[in-house]
Amino acid sequence: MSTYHIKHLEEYFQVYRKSIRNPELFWSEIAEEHFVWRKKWDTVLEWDFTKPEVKWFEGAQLNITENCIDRHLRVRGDKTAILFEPNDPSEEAQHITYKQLHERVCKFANVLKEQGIEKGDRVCIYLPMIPELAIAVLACARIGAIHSVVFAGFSATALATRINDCDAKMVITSDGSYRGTKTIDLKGIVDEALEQCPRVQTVLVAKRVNSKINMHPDRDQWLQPLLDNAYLDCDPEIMDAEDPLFILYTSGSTGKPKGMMHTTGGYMVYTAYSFKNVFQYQEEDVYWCTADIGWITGHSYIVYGPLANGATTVMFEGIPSYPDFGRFWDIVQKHKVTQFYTAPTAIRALAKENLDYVTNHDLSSLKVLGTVGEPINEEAWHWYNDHVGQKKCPIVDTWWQTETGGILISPIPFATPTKPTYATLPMPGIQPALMDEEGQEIMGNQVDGRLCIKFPWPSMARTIWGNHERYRDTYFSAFKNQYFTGDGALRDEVGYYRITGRVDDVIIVSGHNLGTAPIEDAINEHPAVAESAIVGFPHDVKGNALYGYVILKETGEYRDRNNLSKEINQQITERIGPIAKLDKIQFVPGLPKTRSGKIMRRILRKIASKETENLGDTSTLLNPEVVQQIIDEAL
Ligand code: 6R9
Repeated sequence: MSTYHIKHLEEYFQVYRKSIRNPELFWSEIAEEHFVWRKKWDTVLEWDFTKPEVKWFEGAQLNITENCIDRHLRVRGDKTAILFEPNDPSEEAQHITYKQLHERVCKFANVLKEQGIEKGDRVCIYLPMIPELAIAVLACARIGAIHSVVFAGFSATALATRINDCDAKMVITSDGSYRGTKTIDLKGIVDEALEQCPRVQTVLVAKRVNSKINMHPDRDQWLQPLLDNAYLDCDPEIMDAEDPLFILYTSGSTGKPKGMMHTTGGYMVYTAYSFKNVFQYQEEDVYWCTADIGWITGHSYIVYGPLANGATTVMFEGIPSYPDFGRFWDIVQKHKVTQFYTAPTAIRALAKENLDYVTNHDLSSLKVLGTVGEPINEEAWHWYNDHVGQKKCPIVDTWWQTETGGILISPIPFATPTKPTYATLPMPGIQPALMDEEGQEIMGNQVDGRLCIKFPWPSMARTIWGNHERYRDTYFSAFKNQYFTGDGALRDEVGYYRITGRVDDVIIVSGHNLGTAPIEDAINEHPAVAESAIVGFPHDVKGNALYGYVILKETGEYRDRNNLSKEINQQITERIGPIAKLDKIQFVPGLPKTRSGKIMRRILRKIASKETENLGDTSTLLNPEVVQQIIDEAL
């Protein structure tokens, strides 16, 4: 039996049972056999979910870049590590070999050191999907600096909040970015953000679009000349297994984003192991995940997981619709992609277009298809299966979170029979539980409840940066001795899991988690707005779209509601980013509230989804009369 690489269903069950019976033995065998450690651990696992505290491989020392790069040099130094496909299809793709990656990461790491970055310092990376992004991430890891990548679609305000929250000393950005036909002035956004970030000392600027930008004389430096002059050798910093590797922000139920902190040893072991199995990765494969490295999917399954396995990982700078809706399939054909991993929202958007965009391409290289980010609806699943996979490629519907670091529930292709809309079975080492509202675990099959995990796994986040109490309150207080995911799920008659969606104030729009609170905060800052509430409603491409209920102040200045709606969306774009814009804005006289003053979002959600027949009990409301008025004027 191979513990590391599962190839059929019987083997999965055997491995799973072993992983549950003795998790420490299970993970220590994998860690021992498949990674390079400078020093072995003293204890495999120490944990206490009440504190909460989780430590994997305490006492061990390593550097994750040695595992992702150096150890491959002898066996596959000339193999492509990163295959960069530019936004513009007429610009040539770049094949960066493991040797070249080593050189570029070492040089970049030396630049960071020369600029005063030391182990434990936070470095904010705000870059488009160009090779420098992956290289900057790895260069931080090389010297033990903690990277905090901020998705380059976030606004200046959102960027500033994230820079200040983790007290980053340096920002790495580019002069601009390409997205389809658009050029975005990233450096301008950074300049605006940094007006609110007095503690940032240095900005390194990669050249991508050759635009004219302002360089702040004491602060900004072009990256390339520094790299040209940097030393080629950079010994990896020796890290403890539990030293922080990175911070990545995710939305929560308050306005402040949560900086999820991941550590080194366990994260490496879990992302590498899950990558190998979920994608059935083989040495000659060309693997492509279409996510952005600004999200956890990019961290774990574009950079760390694939590189730890010596894989070729594609990085795509552009968008699925440029120059036309066949771009994804063009890239699959051109680079003979074997595993393709994307989001349901992308699948739905492409499924709306002419099927010729797909059928015009040779997709016969594909072996495994993946989805992530939100529940995949049945129609999208079948379209993906029939037309992209031509019924030959298992679809891995992978459920996981920024907090979990790696995939927790997913089929193992060619082992687990798939079932549309089901993420199916837990990965080895993962012990899911469904809980009822009273806090009891629901046993047996054909049940649904709140999804929790009852035992630690190596890649779980260890804390929220600077706020351990919030970490405990958010994830470990709803259910005793359980990690609470915030998702609802059902378990079918054979024990397969289907994720039904968030049960908290997070709405997933086009696969992006958006907290209602930060959006409401942004709206409420508009001078005409008194109060607002945001809910999600079904949307055929985005999965969910946002519906905003807005109460105006008693002011005569803002009579033009269309203009006002535009201004509100403009405000959201500035504060958060265009992904958080509202599809519908309804101006209302009041919001349904409980006696304790909580907005009854349940009712607002039903109105937005046009399900007003059965609103449930409204008698406990402080102001039941407002409900009918909102229904009458609903959009
Ligand atoms: C990896 C990632 C996490 C939330 C998660 C859940 C939703 C992710 C899913 C899925 C149904 C899937 N989610 N994968 N829902 N099926 N296969 O997306 O992380 O951005 O933190 O989002 O996304 O609601 O709780 P993150």
